[in-house]
Formats: sequence, structure tokens, C-alpha cells
Amino acid sequence: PKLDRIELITVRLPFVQPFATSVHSWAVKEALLLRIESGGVVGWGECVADPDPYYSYETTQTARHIFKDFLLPQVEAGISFAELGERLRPVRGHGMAKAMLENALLDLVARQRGVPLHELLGWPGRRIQSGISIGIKDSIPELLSAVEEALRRPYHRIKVKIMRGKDVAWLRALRAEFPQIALMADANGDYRIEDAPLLRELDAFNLTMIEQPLSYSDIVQHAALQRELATPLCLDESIHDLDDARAALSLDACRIINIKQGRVGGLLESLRIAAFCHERGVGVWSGGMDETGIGRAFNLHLQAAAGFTLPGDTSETSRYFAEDIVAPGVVLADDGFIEMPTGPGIGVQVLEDRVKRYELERERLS
Ligand code: OSB
Ligand code: MG
Repeated sequence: PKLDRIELITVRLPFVQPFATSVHSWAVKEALLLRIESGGVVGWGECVADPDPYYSYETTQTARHIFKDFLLPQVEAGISFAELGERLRPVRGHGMAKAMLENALLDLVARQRGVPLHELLGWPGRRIQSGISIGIKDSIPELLSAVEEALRRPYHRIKVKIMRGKDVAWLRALRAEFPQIALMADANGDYRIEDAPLLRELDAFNLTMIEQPLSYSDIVQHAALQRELATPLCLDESIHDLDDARAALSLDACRIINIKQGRVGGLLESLRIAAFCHERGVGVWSGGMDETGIGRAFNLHLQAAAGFTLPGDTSETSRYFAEDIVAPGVVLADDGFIEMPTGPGIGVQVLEDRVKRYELERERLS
């Protein structure tokens, strides 16, 4: 498409409560949005990078730089997604910046054609399973009550963040209280291979998986750890593209992959990773990055694809924000499932007045 107007918009939305990993605690969601316009049709993308490098090396500032100086100049009227992919190949890494661009173009094209995004990607819509990621809490009782509240919604599976010092006893307490629930733990890379004996204690708790126990960049040591554990490992931070997924599965470094479309360069690479894992009988699920309703909608549509058999980090809007920038928000049905949006593009309406209300900065590029 020929783009008539291109804008980068930074928004900051307060979280209803701070979200903490083993690395950092975030009290607000600061996101870089891309708004593109062509012939009166608007497409939106959201970059999942934070303003800080505490999940990934990418930040909102690196994404802005890479987008403006290296990605946007490659976009041309009439270019196919395959051709654009080829043109972006020389740009090493920066999957979050690439995903933001691809998101906006896919949303725009789907809206122009009047089809839902999942259909443009080749998949019929379906209801998807829900899951919640509960951040690090100050005490075990606080964690227990957060889990109890989530089970009442009812979420299909519960993920809790763990870290050194808040692991074995915390999970033991959870299992004692909730013996039957689908439960998993995410360490965001807090442990080292020397911690294998401690991590082996987690085998007692029947977790569906342990996510990213070792370093954010490691694959080989996860393979060594997987040999020591009965619980499946799941990789998140270590997987940036299909090649990383291949490396991880060849080495048996994990038995499950958390695909975040916003981390691996977008939906098209996500579909390649999902297809690769599906052929090998390896489950994948869609992770989240506490996105606004824009990024969350992309994660919903991705889950129409085959291979997304496991519940992901797809939660209700109200668990993140008192007020979001899209309508309608994500809500769980009584059985915990989530409906996929059916309208054109991402299928949710971006509320431009709300975007303005939460806007810190708007940069017009054309
Ligand atoms: O590791 O999956 C993670 C949020 C921010 C950064 C990293 C992670 C997370 C989550 C929450 O676990 C996912 C969500 O609810 O969107
Ligand atoms: Mg994770």
C-alpha cells in the first residue's frame, strides 16, 4: 500500500497493579505505537519493547531508531510481505521493531480487504484458551490470593513468576492449596546451571512447564538442565526466530516454546515457528508482553493457527488496565474461553481520543 501518513506515538497507561518479574517491576505500560494511513484506511502496530532493557536488549528508543533509519525506508507501495521480509533480512535482530512494522501493514491490508486478520493469515477464527501470568509478590499469602482470584474468573491455566528465594516454598504452598490446577512457573532467566539441584525440587509439583529458568541468551545450558529434570522446559527470551527454535529443539533444550509475535519479528515468523514445532509434535503457546489492546489483538489472531494447543498468557483487559485504548476489551466467557475478534483487521476499534489522552509524544514521519 502507498502510505499517506505515518506516525510513531508513545503512550503511557497505568497498570491496575505493578507487574514484577525476577528482573524488574513495572508500574506503567509505556508503549510505542505505529499508526499508518492509506486511502482513508488506518492500520495500527504496537512495539512490545519497554523503555528499559530488562526483558530484552530492545527498547522503545532502539525500536524508534531502527524503524526510522533502516526499516521504513524499505517499505514501498505495492511491495509484498515476502519481498519486504527479504529486504529486512540484512537488519540483524531488532525483532520488536520489525514486528511493529509488520503488525501495522497486516492490519492495514486486512482492513482494506475487509477481512479479519486471522483470515488474511489463512486460518479460520476460533475461541481460544485463556491464561494468566501472575507477577512476583511480596509474600506467599498474597500469591495464594492472587491465584485464587484468577481461578474464579476462571482462567484455564495459571503461570506464576518465580525467582531465587521465591521458588520451592512458594510453589509447594500453591500446590498444597490447589492440587489439581494447570500450573507453571516463569523465572525470566534468574537461575544458573549450578542451581540444577534446586530446580529439580520443582519436579515434585507437577508443573506443566518451567519457562526460561536460565539466562535470557542461553540454549545449550537449558539442554543440560532439561536432561536433569522431568518437568518440560519452555523457552521464551532465548528464541528470536525460526533458527533459534530449530537450535533449541535439535538440542532438546526445551519441550515447549513460548511464541511472542512481538519478539520474533512478527506474525509471519511466528507462523513459521508454530508450523515447525507442530510438525515435530512440540507444543507452542502465545506469550504476552502486557500489551495494550492493540498488541493483545495481534496475539489473539495468531492463536487461530494450528499448533497453538496450549493456553497462553492471554488475559482479560481489566487485569492490566482500568481503561484501555481499544474497544471492545478482552473478557473471558463463563467457561474461561476468549472469542476471537471478527471485524476487519485486528477487529477491535482503536479509540483515538484515548490514545491522545495517554500520549506522551507523537512523531509524524510523513
Ligand atoms: O516473561 O512472559 C514473560 C510480561 C512482560 C515481560 C515478560 C513476560 C511477561 C509476562 C506477562 O509474563 C504476559 C502478559 O500477561 O501479557
Ligand atoms: Mg516469560
